[in-house]
Amino acid sequence: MSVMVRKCAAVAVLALLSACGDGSYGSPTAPSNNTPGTPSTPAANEVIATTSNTFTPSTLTVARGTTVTFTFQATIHNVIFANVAGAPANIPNTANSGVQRLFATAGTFGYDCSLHAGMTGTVIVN
Ligand SMILES: [Cu+2]
Repeated sequence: MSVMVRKCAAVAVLALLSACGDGSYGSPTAPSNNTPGTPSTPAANEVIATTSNTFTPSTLTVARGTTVTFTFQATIHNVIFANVAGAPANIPNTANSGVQRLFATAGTFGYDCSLHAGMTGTVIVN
């Protein structure tokens, strides 16, 4: 009788172990690439280019909802926006690229490149 109980207990322990040991430790799911949703209406697209350590045009006036593409040539620049509500995210150091920013909020958004003194610009959003 006591042998029988021990056997059952051993089986129960094995069953518990095997239940846990299925090898799946919650394998991490791939992070979803949360790309910003495209606006329902196609937004106008303006370009600010970096040439000779200047932003061209240095002042750009756009309608709200405009996407602006900052184009960077071989020289590394960045775009650091003044701390104004509604300003888009800064653009870290980059070269040979185009980076888009959506201007969804009306206002005046000054920015500069922290790498080059006097390299400044403004986007005015109406
Ligand atoms: Cu620069």
